[in-house]
Amino acid sequence: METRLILFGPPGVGKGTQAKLLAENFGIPHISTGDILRAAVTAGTVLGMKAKVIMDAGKLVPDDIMINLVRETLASPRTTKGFILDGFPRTLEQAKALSAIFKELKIVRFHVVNFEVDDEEIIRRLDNRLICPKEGKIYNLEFDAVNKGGPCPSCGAALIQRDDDRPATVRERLRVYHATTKPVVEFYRQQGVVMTIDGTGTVDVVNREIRMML
Ligand code: G5P
Ligand code: MG
Repeated sequence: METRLILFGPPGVGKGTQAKLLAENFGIPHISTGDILRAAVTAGTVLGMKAKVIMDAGKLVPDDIMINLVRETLASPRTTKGFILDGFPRTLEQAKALSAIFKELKIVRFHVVNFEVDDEEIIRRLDNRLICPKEGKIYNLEFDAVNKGGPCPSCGAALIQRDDDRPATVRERLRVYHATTKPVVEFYRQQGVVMTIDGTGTVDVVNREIRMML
């Protein structure tokens, strides 16, 4: 049976970390709109140049751009066995467009995994996050044996902090989340597809909890 998940929650809650694990658990692709945009930034495309300014300010990239991007990605044959959508939808407009895309693709069954962690812990996690610029692996200074500028344990590339993990940008991302994104969960509550997960445990505990609920 196909597994189709939408990982929903504030910045830094662990969506990317769990998406990577669940993608391995279920053998389905991880589709992160943030990763797609960061790849466009690295490649220096027109989209990347436009997105970089918005991302560094902690704002949202316009809906029409994001919707077209996700429509294209979900139409690809690699998603026929399911997918994990991470970071989309983030506005009511995007959620409604996703419903239309699902209808086009005859997708009926899916779950929204709604992660909850308080803002204080989010700020702490993002302050301590490092990523691999090559493979996108996610680490944390508090519980992984890594250093800023030090080697990625998996591929050896020098680990970096994301540009949007600066404190002022994190505060703005959280503000945008509470004002614009969080209300979208109601749209899905009305459809009875939301599973709420306490994201405060360890990565393994949270992963087990999600798989049990599924
Ligand atoms: P992104 O890239 O989608 P955000 O802000 O939604 O960015 P982010 O920051 O990537 O989310 P995350 O994926 O939820 O956070 O968290 P993570 O990276 O897995 O984990 C964060 C830290 O916590 C890591 O250090 C990790 O090790 C640790 N951690 C993870 N899980 C656990 C756990 O269970 N326990 C503990 N103790 N620690 C844990 O979007 C970026 C920008 O792109 C644009 C926007 O500008 C956005 O700001 N964008 C869009 N714009 C419009 N519409 C869209 N749909 C857009 N999508 C992206
Ligand atoms: Mg992420």
